[in-house]
Amino acid sequence: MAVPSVLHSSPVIQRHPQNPVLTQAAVPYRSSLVYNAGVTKYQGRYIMVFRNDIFDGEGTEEFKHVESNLGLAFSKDGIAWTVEPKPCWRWRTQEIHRIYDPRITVLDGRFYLCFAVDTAHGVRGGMAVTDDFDKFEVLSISVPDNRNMVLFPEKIGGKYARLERPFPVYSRGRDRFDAWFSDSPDLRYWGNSHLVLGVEHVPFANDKVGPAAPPVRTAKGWLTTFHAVDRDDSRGKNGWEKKWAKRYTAGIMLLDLNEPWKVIGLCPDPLLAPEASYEVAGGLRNHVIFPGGMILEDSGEVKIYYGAADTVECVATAHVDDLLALCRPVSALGAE
Ligand code: BMA
Repeated sequence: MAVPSVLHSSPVIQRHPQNPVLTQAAVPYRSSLVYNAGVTKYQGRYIMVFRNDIFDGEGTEEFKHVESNLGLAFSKDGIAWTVEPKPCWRWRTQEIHRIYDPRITVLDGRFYLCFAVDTAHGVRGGMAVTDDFDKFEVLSISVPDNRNMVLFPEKIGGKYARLERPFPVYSRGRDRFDAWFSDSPDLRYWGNSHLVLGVEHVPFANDKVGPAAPPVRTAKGWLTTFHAVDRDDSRGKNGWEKKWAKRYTAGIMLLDLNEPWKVIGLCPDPLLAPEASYEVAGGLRNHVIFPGGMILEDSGEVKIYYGAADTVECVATAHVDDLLALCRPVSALGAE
């Protein structure tokens, strides 16, 4: 199905006037781009772990990746951020090339990080735990190819639970990647996998859909964002590269509280589509919205943090009741 060439954001969501809330200019060490952050709020303080990419030849078609590491920032209000003096995690060996796109989940008072791992043998999904964002204990790294893992903030049916996006290129002949669920007794061994959301379920996707920020519990279900990608090969230069044919939007859905692989509500339109200047121009890859953090405040306000144009970090807000109302009831989407 063709995805409309023009997509709009939902009227219920507002971009923060101070966007982008974090750029490379705020980073006190070498940085070209900061984006795709995980964000959480713990004991009244906001914590962000962001992807820091370093390039030579920034902004030109000859740009060359030098390094990626994870940076750490804190905030009192979730809007004004102070970046710590050094990256909190850089993992590079002969086998592991870089880690990126972190998501943070607080579970039983500990910080769990899910992240993508580029290796010499494919892209893997990593999970680690930390108490101080200084020492990280790696709990599991999936087989290739998998990424965009997000951990639920509590056990479900006695098991840890995650969403993930494997990418089975060989069996499907092209990009066509969907969101999945797995659970684990110990955060190391993962199984009981179920399809959650397929590309065909999302009217504004034709290429891939995947988990975005860790889900948030509401009385009606697990409220969660996802990223949706449509590809149009007639698109040309739209960033640093010669060609960038994809557009990334954010969607929103509701998952069953006890069987979270079941989608019980889905918004058929994008929650956030690239429209603001920092989303559509001047970036490494324009027209990319990639959410990684979602915080439900006591007031009912939801803050959704997202990377824009693979270049900067932004936040948008909506009321939780409005987000829930967007999720139209659906049944048996991913039924096997
Ligand atoms: C995905 C990931 C994200 C990135 C997006 C758009 O495949 O690499 O980190 O934001 O592409 O480039």
